[in-house]
Amino acid sequence: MKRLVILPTYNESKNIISVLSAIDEVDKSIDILVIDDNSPDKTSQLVKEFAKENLFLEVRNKKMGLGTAYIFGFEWAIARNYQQIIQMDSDFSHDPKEIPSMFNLLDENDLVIGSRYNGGLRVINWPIRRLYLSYFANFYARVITGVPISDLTAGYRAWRAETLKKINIQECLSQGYCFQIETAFRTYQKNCKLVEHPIVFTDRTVGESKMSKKIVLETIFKVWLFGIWRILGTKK
Ligand SMILES: Nc1nc2c(ncn2[C@@H]2O[C@H](COP(=O)(O)OP(=O)(O)OP(=O)(O)O)[C@@H](O)[C@H]2O)c(=O)[nH]1
Ligand SMILES: [Mg+2]
Repeated sequence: MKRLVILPTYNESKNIISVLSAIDEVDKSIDILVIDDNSPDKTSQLVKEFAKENLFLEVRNKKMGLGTAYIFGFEWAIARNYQQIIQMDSDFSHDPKEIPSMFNLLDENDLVIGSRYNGGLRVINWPIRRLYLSYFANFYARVITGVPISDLTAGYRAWRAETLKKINIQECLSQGYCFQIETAFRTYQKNCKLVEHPIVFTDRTVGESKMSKKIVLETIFKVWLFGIWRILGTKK
């Protein structure tokens, strides 16, 4: 079984080495792909220095958004015949210790979502305002898209390569949180099996957030496009 973890980075020099080391501690043999958007803080240099056989680095010219970084990574993985792929943040919000359980759940499921909200709230260190925003965004997206998942914006996920092919991942239109909603929506539309795996999400302690008003506004408006596809029965 070929398995890959994808780590998108933009200015994560304060986190990337600890994240790579923590993944190593979980499983030394796991393949990792870092997709860096030419971070001015030289994140990619640190990745090169960490060099190990099963660590791959792709540097894009400039910051192009999280959605396109993931599409790039998924296509990279499919072209190299990886069968199972994990996407996760490089800021330690996602605990690498969950990697084995997430991969194992793919035996029975097409998409595993590392969820902060199923059966409770598991978020550490977020200001209450941020928690409300995320919780409300999830409620809003769930009602409009009809996807019965409590954490649709979650960025910690395990995919079967087959699922990514089925949803035509290269055609996804969104960035940021909306990318996570769109991929879950497309997966649900294809009658694939989605499961939520409870995780504890911890806010980054170092480095800067790339969350922006633009990302929030995109989510508010673009989710309606998926609602319209749902009403019209458009299969993507
Ligand atoms: N390659 C690439 N990675 C990105 C881009 N934007 C964000 N990332 C990475 O994607 C992951 C999630 O981004 P964050 O800035 O943590 O966004 P967030 O988790 O929504 O918000 P905070 O946790 O508040 O910072 C991190 O590993 C970032 O470095 C981008 O444009 N290109
Ligand atoms: Mg983050």
